[in-house]
Amino acid sequence: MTSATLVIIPTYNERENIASIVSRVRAATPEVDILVVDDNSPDGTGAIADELAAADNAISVLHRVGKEGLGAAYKHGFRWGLERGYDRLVEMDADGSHAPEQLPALLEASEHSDVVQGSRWVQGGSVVNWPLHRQLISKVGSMYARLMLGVPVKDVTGGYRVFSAHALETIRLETVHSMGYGFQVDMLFRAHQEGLRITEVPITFAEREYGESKISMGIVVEAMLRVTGWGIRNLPARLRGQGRPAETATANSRG
Ligand SMILES: Nc1nc2c(ncn2[C@@H]2O[C@H](COP(=O)(O)OP(=O)(O)O)[C@@H](O)[C@H]2O)c(=O)[nH]1
Ligand SMILES: [Mg+2]
Repeated sequence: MTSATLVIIPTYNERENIASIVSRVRAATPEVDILVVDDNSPDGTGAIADELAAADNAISVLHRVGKEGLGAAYKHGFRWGLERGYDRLVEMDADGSHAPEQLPALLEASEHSDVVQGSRWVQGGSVVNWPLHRQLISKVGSMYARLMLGVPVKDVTGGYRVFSAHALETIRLETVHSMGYGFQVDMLFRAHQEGLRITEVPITFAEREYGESKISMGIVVEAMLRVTGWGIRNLPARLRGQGRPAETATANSRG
C-alpha cells in the first residue's frame, strides 16, 4: 500500500522564492504532491504558482481572499488535503528555510510517528545565517513553552513538520484559532495532550535569501500570551500527570 503525501506551502509575497522551492520539492521527493496556499499576495506569487500548477499535475494552488495568518492558511490547506484523502501532510515554508532535500528523513520518521517535528534545537540540528536575536527568541520561546505546557519538544515553533491524517483529525483542526507561531505551538500541545506520538528530527534551517520575514513582534507576543494562558489552565491536569514523552531521533536515523 502506498501512502499519499501532500506538501503544503503557505505564501505571502514569495515571488522570488516560489518557483525554486517547488522545483526543489519535486526533485527531492518526486512522489509527493504540492499545495501552495496563497493569501492573495500583492506581489503576484499566486499567479506564478498558477503557472507552475498548469505545467505539472502534482502541483495545486489554493487562493485565499487575503492575509489571515499562517494558522488560517494551514488549516485551509489541511482541510483541502484531508478531503482529497492524503494520509501525510507536510508543513514547509516557501522561503527556502526548510530544505526539501531533508524531507525524505522527515517522511521516514513519519512512518512510525503521528507528528514529526523538524528541529533546529536537537543534536544535529542547526541554523544558518539567523541573527543571534532571532535564535535567542526561538530558543527561549521554546524553553518557556516546554516549561509551561510540558510539551517534550525542543523546537516548538519550528514550521517544518509532517502530520498523519489521523493526527490532524484527532487534534480537531476546526477548534484551533491561533495565528502565527502560536498556531505551531498549539498544534504540538494538542498532539501531546492527545497522546499522539511526536518525533523530533534534526534539520538545518537556513534564513531566507530573498524577500522579508512576515513575523512581527505581535506574532511573538501572541504566542507568549497564549502559551501562558494554556499553561495556567492546564496546570491541574499536568499535576495529575498526562501525555507521553516525544522521542528524539538521532542524526544517525537519517541513514
Ligand atoms: N498564506 C500565508 N502565508 C504566510 C502568512 N504569513 C507568513 N506566511 C508564509 O509562511 C512562511 C513562513 O513565514 P516567514 O515570514 O518566512 O516566517 P519566519 O521564517 O519565521 O521569519 C513563508 O512561506 C511565508 O510566506 C500569511 O498570513 N498567509
Ligand atoms: Mg522564513
